[in-house]
Amino acid sequence: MLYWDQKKECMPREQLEELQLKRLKETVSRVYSFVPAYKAKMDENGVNPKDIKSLADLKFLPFLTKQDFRDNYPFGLLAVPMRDIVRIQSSSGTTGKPTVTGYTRNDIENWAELMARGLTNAGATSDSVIQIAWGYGLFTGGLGGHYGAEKVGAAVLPASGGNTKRQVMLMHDYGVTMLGCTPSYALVLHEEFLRMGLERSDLRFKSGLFGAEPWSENMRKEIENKWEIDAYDVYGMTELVGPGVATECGCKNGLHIAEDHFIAEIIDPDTGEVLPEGSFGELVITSLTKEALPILRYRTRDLTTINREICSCGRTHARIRKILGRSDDMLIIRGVNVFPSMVESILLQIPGIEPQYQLIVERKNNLDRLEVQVEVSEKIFSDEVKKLEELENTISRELNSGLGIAVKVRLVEPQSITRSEGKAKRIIDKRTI
Ligand code: DLL
Repeated sequence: MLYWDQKKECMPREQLEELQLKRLKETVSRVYSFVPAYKAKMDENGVNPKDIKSLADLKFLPFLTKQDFRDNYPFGLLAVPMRDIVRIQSSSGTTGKPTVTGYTRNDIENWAELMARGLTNAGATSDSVIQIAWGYGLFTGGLGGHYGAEKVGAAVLPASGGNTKRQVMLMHDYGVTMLGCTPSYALVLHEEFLRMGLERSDLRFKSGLFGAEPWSENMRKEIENKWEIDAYDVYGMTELVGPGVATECGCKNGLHIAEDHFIAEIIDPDTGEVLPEGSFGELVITSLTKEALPILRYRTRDLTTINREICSCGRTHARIRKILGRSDDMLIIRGVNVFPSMVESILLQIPGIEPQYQLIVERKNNLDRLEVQVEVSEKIFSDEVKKLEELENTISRELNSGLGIAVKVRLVEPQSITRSEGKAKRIIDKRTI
């Protein structure tokens, strides 16, 4: 079992919690002194840094939300002067202004450390050749993966996203052993690999670290079987630091939150109440070491559960279950909650279809309707119509029983769903068009 830093990752709980409390107190004091917007929130809630005496007191702190980032755009949440900032990254800002974050030199160092842990968990060593195919730029995926891979001492290929043919050529010619990208792009790369007619035995490719979008357990199997590799999950977001907040170990049974750098809670997204151990709800994250932009109780809108049992890998850090989706991406179809990852999980159990799908949502007579478009394999597509109808019926049946609602299914030609070089677009919402 490989660890990047066994002492930190397997720290006894008691010691870990002591460290968390010490760092929490420091963070709260610093935020209170240097971030007027958050101080105002604390004052409003009648809570003072001195009130944080134990980890359980975390619940007295007010939440931080995306709206706070908007209200304080671009730099209002920074706790250090610009002279101490060495990097700025931001989200794509598809829904309004981008979310901006900053890093001090120490923040960059810690971020690299988090990613070094994740990459090591996924099998990286100094002998690895790691291709980073998350986008480089303001998006955190590329540079986050890059710094982590360099820290491990691997040879890094800063490929960034896109130019798929060249990516496959690099994998083949440069003996790439590990890949970092979105799970959906891992499949796009595989399609290109097949098109190029290369031999699998000519690749040294062994494992991949995938993240930046939800992907089901069945999608993992799909990627692992197609590429013949081990596929691991990495979670993070711009506001929290970027990728590396939680990463999977060899057990592939949940993602270890780097608890020496973050505290995780699960809340009821409607009431904000902290939920008991093992409950499903919204992930809330508090940072413990971030200097430039400390985060106190940030509402991620990502839905999961936390498991605090010690993992069989020996790591003591709590695990989150694979993210089901963002609360923003939850569709409510005739009263039933549906996430794209649930649809994905069901689809990928059915033979003959490709792992390419889209959910089209429409509103008719005040009722939301869901159509699932699924690509079929070349072989099935050239089959007789009757067989296609049978497949369509099977998919409808499986989705109906799996989701508990009637869904319209439409089989579409191979390669007709737009491929993404980054985060896949799973939902086409015609309700707002
Ligand atoms: O996606 C950071 C990242 C880069 C993570 C590379 C992992 C790998 P944002 O663009 O700010 O940051 O998007 C963050 O993406 O709130 C989740 O909804 C989703 N997300 C990220 N990782 C995962 C994952 C990066 N492993 C948002 N599983 C988050 C499910 C994920 N969803």
